[in-house]
Amino acid sequence: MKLSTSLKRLIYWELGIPLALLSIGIYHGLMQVIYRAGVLRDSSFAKLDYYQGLTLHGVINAVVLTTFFAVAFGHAIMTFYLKKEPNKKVAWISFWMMTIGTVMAAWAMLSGKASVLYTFYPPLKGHPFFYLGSALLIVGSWLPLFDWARMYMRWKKENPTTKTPLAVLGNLANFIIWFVCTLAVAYEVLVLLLPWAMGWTPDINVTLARTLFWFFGHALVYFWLLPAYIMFYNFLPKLAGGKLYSDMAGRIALFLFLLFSVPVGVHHQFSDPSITKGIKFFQSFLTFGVAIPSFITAFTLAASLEYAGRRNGAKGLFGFFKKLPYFDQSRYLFAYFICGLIIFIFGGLTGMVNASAELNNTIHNTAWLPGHFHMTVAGPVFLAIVGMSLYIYSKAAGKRVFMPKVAVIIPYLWMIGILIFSTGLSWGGLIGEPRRTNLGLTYLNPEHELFTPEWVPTTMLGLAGGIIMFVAGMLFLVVFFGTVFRKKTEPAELEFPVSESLHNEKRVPLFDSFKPWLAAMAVILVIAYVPALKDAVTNPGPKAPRFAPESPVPISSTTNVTNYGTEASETK
Ligand code: HEM
Ligand SMILES: [Cu+2]
Repeated sequence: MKLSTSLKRLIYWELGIPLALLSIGIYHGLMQVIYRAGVLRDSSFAKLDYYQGLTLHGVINAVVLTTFFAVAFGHAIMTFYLKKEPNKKVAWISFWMMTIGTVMAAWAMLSGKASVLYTFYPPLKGHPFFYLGSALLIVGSWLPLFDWARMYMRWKKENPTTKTPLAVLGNLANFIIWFVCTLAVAYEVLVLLLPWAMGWTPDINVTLARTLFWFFGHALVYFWLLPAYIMFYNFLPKLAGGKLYSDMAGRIALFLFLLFSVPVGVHHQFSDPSITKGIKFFQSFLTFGVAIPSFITAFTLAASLEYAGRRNGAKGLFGFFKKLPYFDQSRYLFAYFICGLIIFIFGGLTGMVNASAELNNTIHNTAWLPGHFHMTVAGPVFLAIVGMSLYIYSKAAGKRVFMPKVAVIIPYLWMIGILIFSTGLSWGGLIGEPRRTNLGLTYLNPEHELFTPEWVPTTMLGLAGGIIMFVAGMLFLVVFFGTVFRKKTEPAELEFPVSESLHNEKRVPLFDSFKPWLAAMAVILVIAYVPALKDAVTNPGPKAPRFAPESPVPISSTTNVTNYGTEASETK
């Protein structure tokens, strides 16, 4: 369908800005593996410090790119399936809030005033603009949901007995999860961190801040993932040459995410002493609940691919694997999706280890963690985002993809890179290699007394895989921006490779209405989080003063009454 000029521009900017920033994000990924392998034995390179780079890397790749993309993709999905454009005024206000917020946070990070990593745990303190900018980015991304809800309700009124398109349902579920979980982080930022960063309050309840952060932080990973799921259910079967095995399975999986994605954040706090064991156990148990929608998805997609392969002439039990369009340039999205899914198998398996409270003790804060989550967020999520950005742009702008042969190879290169990279990091993690550490200064520096030779092979694998990922990432940017600078040669239309469903399943009201699911979501949230927040408020230990990223000594404050604070003023 044709898009209005205003909506088209909006979508281009929302795809283009984070992809331009990605050059900085991926550059720092490369730098991290170089430092960590001990090739560089310094605290900074080109005036950018390790932790400053790590903050830029996490924030740009995992927060800015994913949020901008989700909003742009949401606009495209709602417009395409409901055949109406969203309210442009709301959409542009949301765009400007997100963009101004990103610029503020980028300034704070680039000037070295907010090297607090993307989790910004207190007592590390960043510049107030970092927190304000993040809050603006988040609140800006809320606005479209209210407008989409209005569009959806009007559509429902006009089509009371038609099944809600699966993609629309997924997009709404995703932004409902996002809205609910970001309420907690907005509270953390605006009520706890910002006044404290401004120096208005002397100290902070670290456990409460962490609990509010992870209320948001785990659901964040589903906010990353659901746009990719929408693509896997709706577009992958068609790209493979087949049909979606079950549309109902997709609905059930998406609704289950409403239940299981938020009330599990405490699984990131297994080592936080203030939270009691019972809550940790309960949330660990709920975490395994996420395996249900994941397996539903895995089986449904596998069945859809098998159907496609057989239609393409495959024989035997697994013959269908050989009959899929892996290198078809006209269907390059298939390559981005299938590579993402292969990587995700390992991401899911390593995630089960993290979720088990006992096993978590072994890998907590080791390189295993980045080994795991690069196979989720930098795997299926990243590949779906970049592939789809290219697809939407080239279709809506009517431009042919620049270097189409390279475009179809990139995901394979990325997959090879990431499997090597994550093998190195996971193996390293199992033998104690820490994450968030500039290893080149000490453990990977043969001249240092802490030199640890066991970590040479693991960090070398990380380096090798990281270089391959870097090359693939840069090639993608060449393909994307090369396409942007091409001339229009095709009809410019928003288009998606929509899959039919294989069976004609009848509409079941329970799986076509948000109300019961939202009610269940509220109940589980209260059961899971009231006790956790109660622990965080009543049993947090001493409150912490402010620390700047570059010094282990707290920043003294005139009104500071904690013992840390007095120590600090004594050292002055
Ligand atoms: C060239 C590609 C990439 C390389 C070589 C790379 C490398 C790394 C390394 C080595 C770390 C761990 C550093 C440490 O803990 O000391 C890391 C952290 C991280 N990476 Fe990547 N990465 C790449 C791409 C990505 C992408 C595409 C995403 C997300 C879409 C991503 C998200 C993250 C996040 C969220 C962290 C955690 C930051 C933190 O601990 O605060 N990375 N990356
Ligand atoms: Cu989690």
